[in-house]
Amino acid sequence: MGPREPDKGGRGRAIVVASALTATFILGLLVSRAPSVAAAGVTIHLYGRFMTPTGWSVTPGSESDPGPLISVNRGDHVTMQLTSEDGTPHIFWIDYDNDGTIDAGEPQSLQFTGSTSFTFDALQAGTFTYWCAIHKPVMRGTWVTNASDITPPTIASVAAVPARQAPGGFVNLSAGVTDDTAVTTVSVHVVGPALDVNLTMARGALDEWYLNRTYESPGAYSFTIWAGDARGNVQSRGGSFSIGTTEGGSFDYGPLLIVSISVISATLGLLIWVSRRRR
Ligand SMILES: [Cu+2]
Repeated sequence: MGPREPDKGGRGRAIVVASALTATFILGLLVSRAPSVAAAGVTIHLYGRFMTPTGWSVTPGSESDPGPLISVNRGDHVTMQLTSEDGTPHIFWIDYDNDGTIDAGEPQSLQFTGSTSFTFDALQAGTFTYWCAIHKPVMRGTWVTNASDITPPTIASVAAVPARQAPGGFVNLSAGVTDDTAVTTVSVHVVGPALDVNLTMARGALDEWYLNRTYESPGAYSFTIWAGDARGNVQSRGGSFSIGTTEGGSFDYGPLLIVSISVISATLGLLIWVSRRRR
């Protein structure tokens, strides 16, 4: 052992630790991106008046009828801050089913002559009319709740072919990935003997993504496929394969060996018994 040997080992360990930390960091990034698409808190300040100029506005003194188009995303937690600018009472209300009357479950404020606020979750996607319930059919506007993509891609199938391969041979990792909008990235994290890598998968036919490459070190390998959509929703699914040195594919010689030993032992025992009886 030369004096450099311990240093070499230390550097090797440092590289392993660095790789592990990098993998953890990338994994952390992928995981931490998932909740960022969750509902946002949205505050909308709306000014209203019945006396000229009649209508609604997001800035004081510039009301119009119809008022401004208001747009939020489904799942948003919406706070409406409402101010009456003409000293007359108003009630803000979104007519989800367009029947002209306030129904249970439709967002509505208390009656206000000064200022008020109320909150609701924009769970119903679509285009609606918002009103002042008191001054309808004036004091109206268009409300849009966008059907935002909050669901991650679906990884329907995962495969490693062949599941057992000789060192240096190709293993094709594949996954069927779909999304309600579009799958934008599919990567795979492969961990095996002396290997810990994040690799980009290529798009094959239609919804099929794959990574075909070789592995040198014999042993067990596990992999996790990560799929993301345009909104940053992420889904993962895992699998495994192995790299071995036997040519017999996945055949298990264990049970055959046990049976063989049993048969040989029994035969030997019988032979000994027979030979003793003859004496
Ligand atoms: Cu009003």
